[in-house]
Amino acid sequence: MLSKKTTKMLNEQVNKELFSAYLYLDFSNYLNTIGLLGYAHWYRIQAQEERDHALLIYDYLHMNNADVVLEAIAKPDFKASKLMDVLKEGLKHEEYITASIHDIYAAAHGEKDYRTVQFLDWFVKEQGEEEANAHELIQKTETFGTDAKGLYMLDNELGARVYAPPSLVL
Ligand code: OFO
Repeated sequence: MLSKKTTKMLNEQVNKELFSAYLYLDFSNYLNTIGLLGYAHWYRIQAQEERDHALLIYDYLHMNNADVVLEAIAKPDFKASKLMDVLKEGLKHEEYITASIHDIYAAAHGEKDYRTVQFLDWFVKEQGEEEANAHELIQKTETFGTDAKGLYMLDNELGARVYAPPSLVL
């Protein structure tokens, strides 16, 4: 049985993952308006992944007969004036989510809730990958995206991203 504290933290994480999806959809929206359709596509897929993360936690709570409380999703209020603003905000957001996952991990570990610890192992690894992806996006854009031709090619490359459902099976 999950503790009240862990249940609350996991519920908050559902909300944070859904907010991440909403934030990335907002990034995609902005990138569409400036004609970077490949970057927009990349973040649209990222939004789908975040929604999947929320659903995994939602399912985990139900599997453990814990209460699920769906709170309001905040409005993304980030304002970008150029591509790099989006990429840097994306990295910052992933770091924030990593810290949040680590907090739940530590709480579950402290309570000897090893089932939740094991469940969260996947998320810890996933966050490592997502931070690495966000870094790579910044680096590639800084290195190759400084002229129109390079940016065009990068945008095309990102436009080829294919949605892959999470590898975690409950
Ligand atoms: Fe939910 O994976 Fe990053 O934030």
